[in-house]
Amino acid sequence: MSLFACIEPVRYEGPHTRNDLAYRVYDRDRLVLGKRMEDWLRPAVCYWHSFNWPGTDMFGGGTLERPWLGSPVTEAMAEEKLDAAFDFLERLGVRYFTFHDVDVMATAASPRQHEGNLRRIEERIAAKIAATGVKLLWGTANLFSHPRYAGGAATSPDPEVFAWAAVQVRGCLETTHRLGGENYVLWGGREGYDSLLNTDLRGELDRYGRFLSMVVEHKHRIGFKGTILLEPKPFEPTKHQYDRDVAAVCGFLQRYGLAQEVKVNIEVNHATLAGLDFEHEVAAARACGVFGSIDINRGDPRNGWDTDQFPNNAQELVPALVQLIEDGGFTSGGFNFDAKLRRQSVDPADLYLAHIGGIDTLARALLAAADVVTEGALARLRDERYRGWRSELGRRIVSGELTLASLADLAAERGLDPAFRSGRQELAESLIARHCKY
Ligand code: XLS
Ligand code: NI
Ligand code: NI
Repeated sequence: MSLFACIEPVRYEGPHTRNDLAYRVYDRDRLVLGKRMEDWLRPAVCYWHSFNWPGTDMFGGGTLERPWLGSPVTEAMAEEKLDAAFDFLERLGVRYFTFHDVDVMATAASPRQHEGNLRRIEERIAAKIAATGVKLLWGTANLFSHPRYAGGAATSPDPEVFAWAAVQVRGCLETTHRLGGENYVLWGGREGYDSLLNTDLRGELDRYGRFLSMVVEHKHRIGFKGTILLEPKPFEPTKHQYDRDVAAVCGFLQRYGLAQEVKVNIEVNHATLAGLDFEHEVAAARACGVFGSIDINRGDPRNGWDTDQFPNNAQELVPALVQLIEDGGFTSGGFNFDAKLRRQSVDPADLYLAHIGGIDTLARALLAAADVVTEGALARLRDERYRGWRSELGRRIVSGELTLASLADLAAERGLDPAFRSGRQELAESLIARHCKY
């Protein structure tokens, strides 16, 4: 019996159940604004934190029972891990998973061996997918753990490292494609610098742009229809990461002619680390037309690093969920739980409890956001605030008909004296709060 076969499949039992291992709010078939809850949220379990992390930190070794982990990882260990992962996914009742190449495969020493090992486990994963109906939200290549990537992958000072990154990304992109993955993610954890004194910033950015163009070209060559996603993060492990936030990624994509090809995977706590609100990142991505997917987690307000905790505050998530609903929901994206247990959560049941709590939190936020949208008061408040732009003056400015000079003359002639009007911020905040009742 696998480690995670310790519980009965998790079901929706409603808000009054006394069972901790049940969903209280997440009822996957419940219709919310005409769409099933599961189709709004598309929750995914990530391989790396859930099955590939033994509970180590900078000061201490593994605390969690993960018998399939070790160094090097053999084929048999990778298969045992896969069995446990799918056991967990099925019992949790979650439709999607995500992985890095090295999370799923046996350790490889050479490019050829890397390709072979990934192909072998891919066949096993394909069989699991076929047998269970679980799907792949996205795959990604780990271009940050191996010591060769200490100075970056696409931004490495060494072209041989860049070439190794090409091996991994070609392999993982093709595997993701064959497994029916709906997106492919690139997180440039070491695409940045620790010191500018030894860094050719311009050259690194150009080569990063080159790498991404090669990835996009390959995607089209193999006919992968999923979305390529870049995941912003401001720092950690590097002091500065080039993809620091959505705005920086948008500028980068535009500069290298990739804005039509690549979207973003926004992570909640990466936004926090960048000094931004999660909903700001969602809004920025919508504004630039690059909204793709979300890594859901949270940080700790008193820790300045990526603590990757499971979300448990629904109200905090409502503004972003309102935007998601206004956008019509995800297309190929979903909510990937890029979240991990605390080191003392050593029981197999803890991994279930963590995900159940996180998914119920998302469901609560979704229901509250749907009420906000249905009530319409927030949209009306915004609409009213900007109504001046629907006036004759507003239209003439936006259409380009007026120059700076003709507009200034017009203002002077009319003696404009705009009245200041309330921004209604407190009301807007209350509109969110009053719907958080689930
Ligand atoms: C790390 C990132 C990573 C990506 C996948 O902070 O969130 O987990 O999501 O490489
Ligand atoms: Ni992430
Ligand atoms: Ni992260």
